[in-house]
Amino acid sequence: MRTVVISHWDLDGLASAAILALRTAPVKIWLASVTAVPRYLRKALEEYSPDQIWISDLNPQASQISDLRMLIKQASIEGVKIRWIDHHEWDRSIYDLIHQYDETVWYLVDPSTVTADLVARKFRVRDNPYINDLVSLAIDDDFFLNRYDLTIRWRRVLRWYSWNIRYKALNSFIGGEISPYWMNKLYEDEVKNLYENLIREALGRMDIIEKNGIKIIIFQDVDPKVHPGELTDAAKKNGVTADIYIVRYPRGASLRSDYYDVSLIAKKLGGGGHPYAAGIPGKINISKIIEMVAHTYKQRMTTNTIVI
Ligand SMILES: [Mn+2]
Repeated sequence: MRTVVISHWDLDGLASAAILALRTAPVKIWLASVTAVPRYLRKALEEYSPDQIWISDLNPQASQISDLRMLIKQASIEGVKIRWIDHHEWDRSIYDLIHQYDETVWYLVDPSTVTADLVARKFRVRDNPYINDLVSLAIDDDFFLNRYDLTIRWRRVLRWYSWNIRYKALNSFIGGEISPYWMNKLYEDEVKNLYENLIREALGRMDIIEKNGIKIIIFQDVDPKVHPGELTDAAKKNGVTADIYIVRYPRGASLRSDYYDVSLIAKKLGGGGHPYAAGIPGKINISKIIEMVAHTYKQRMTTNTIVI
């Protein structure tokens, strides 16, 4: 069975890819961001003539549906099985597409846990102590529990460097090393202090606005190395809270809230994610996001009033 794996590059994606690697012995593993999925799917079909392609921890983008349709059709013609496993919310249009290709695409989407957990259960290796450690790390990172110092180290190192370090991390995970010496050394020597400086710097430049009774904190032009959860957490620890947090990167933005479903807005702007932590890829129009935030939650309050 020739297998290709395409997985997200964060801790959950790496843990998922490592479990898939240990169970399926793939001929190729790619780490990717959500928008790169069609590109790697095409590469897998054209260059690796696989029997199956596993995609993990990457939600199909509604904005890329025509590319996806073409590629799934190609896989169907070539008899390639696509096995897609994820814990992000998928757009309705994606299900409509996939349901036309029942023979080709098998999928499992469950937002109640992390993808690594779903992969481990699928392959019935959830009881394996090492796999359990990988899944625990993924849960700690993805649900932003931050119980382990190791989670914070990995998260920062993975964002600080580029693809070569992410693949090196994957190789360590596949090799049974969850806390390799090289990563800890890199973190202490090159990442820790500079990362904490970036957080402090971003906190110093935040804007606080209020619109329609909704308090919004905007972190402008944040270095992509800074994790949006860590940044909002740092603000809260400094006693600065808001209803909605917007972290704006050179390309894309992260929306976060402790109680509002920000994925509603992210979806309308071509992104997605989780209810309290969602992202929008590409060029960002910040005033449009603010408009939508004010509009969406105002509307929701009105609806509630009518219902009550
Ligand atoms: Mn992920």
